[in-house]
Amino acid sequence: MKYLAAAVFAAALAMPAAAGAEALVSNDFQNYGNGGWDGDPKRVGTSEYAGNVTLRFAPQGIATRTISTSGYAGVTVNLTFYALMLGPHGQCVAEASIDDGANWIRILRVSPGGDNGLKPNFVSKALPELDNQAKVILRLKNTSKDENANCWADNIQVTANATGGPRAAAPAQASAQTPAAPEAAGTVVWDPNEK
Ligand SMILES: [Ca+2]
Repeated sequence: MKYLAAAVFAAALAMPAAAGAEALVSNDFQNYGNGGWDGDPKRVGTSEYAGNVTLRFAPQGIATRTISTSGYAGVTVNLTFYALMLGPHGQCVAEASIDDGANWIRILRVSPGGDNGLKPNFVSKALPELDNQAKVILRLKNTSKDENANCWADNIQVTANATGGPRAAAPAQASAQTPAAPEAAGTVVWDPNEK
């Protein structure tokens, strides 16, 4: 029993380190949680439309989430913004910083014209600048000051490949004859726009 519990625990530890891409961030907001994004609750919170839950940004709403990509390469960010009534200058912005906010790397900006509400603005972007960083700040915001402006973020995924840093040991096998599984190649990314 003790061995079984230990094996299950080891398997749970090993699971995220499986071959291929891992999701360092995966938010669909369907549980009405903020998914680890910190923001002023008066301006940032979940919102539901036709069964889909998103993270809504009222005017001037900002949320951040800090992650580590230490030991990972091939960092790719996927996210969708929906936008409405941004006004003449408002934008929905997704960006990242590796220097504590001194500089911001653009992930996605939605400007007026992309703000018809139901149209998803989707990006899947490889960002090698974010590889192997102890601290990556991800930031989402609605820059509009128009009182009716809204940005909704959804399906946020940050995927990456472990580069051979420390990994959890595989559970002990009864037989040592099991050959090693071949490494899966490439990065599998869920694309909601996939035909
Ligand atoms: Ca959702």
